[in-house]
Amino acid sequence: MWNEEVRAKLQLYFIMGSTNCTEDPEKVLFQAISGGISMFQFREKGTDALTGSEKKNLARKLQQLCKDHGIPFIINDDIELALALNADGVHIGQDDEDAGAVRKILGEGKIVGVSAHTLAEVEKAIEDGADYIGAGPIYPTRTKTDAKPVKGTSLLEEVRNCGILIPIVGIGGITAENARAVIEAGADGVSVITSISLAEDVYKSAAALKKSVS
Ligand code: TZP
Ligand code: MG
Repeated sequence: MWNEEVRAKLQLYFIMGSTNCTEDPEKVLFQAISGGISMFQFREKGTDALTGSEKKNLARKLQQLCKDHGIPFIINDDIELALALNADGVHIGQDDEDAGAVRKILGEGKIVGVSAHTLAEVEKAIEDGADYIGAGPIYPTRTKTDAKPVKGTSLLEEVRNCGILIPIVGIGGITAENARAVIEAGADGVSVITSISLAEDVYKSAAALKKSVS
């Protein structure tokens, strides 16, 4: 049986690192939480990304905010950091270790998410024991420079048409205007970076996204 708690938490999954904001990341996350995000991923990547103790200190602060508001705190890629902070889970890509290996290291009760771009990658992630899939990029994005080709909602439809029920979140270029189509294609939620992190009004943007996926 799939973890229905995880499925519910995917509804509005905000992803952010310091390089995705122009404002103080803690302030951005607080406003996003107020606007109604349901899960958070700390993704500290790209040029100028923090490393070492700076990365860890920011992660700790964001984790505390999540804890205070009952939001699961997931870390992108960095298993060592996830262990050190006892994070709620880890999200990995196709170039990282497989979900089974990650779960073994993290221990039971943690959430393991995997990015997938094809049906075969979804099936492999399920075999490896992933809790959820991040499928995309759905729409054009400027946030991930090495993103795979845009898929629209076709992968979501393909996966659901095969009767695959794993919790799935769409990613890539998602806004309040196009989020509904992602849900209608079969996703349980949407994950977004810049349409929240760089919004003029973070609270309002998160609230608008929440409304379109509810
Ligand atoms: N993986 C596929 S697209 C993407 C990632 C991490 C970036 C999504 O960022 P945005 O700003 O929501 O398009
Ligand atoms: Mg990775």
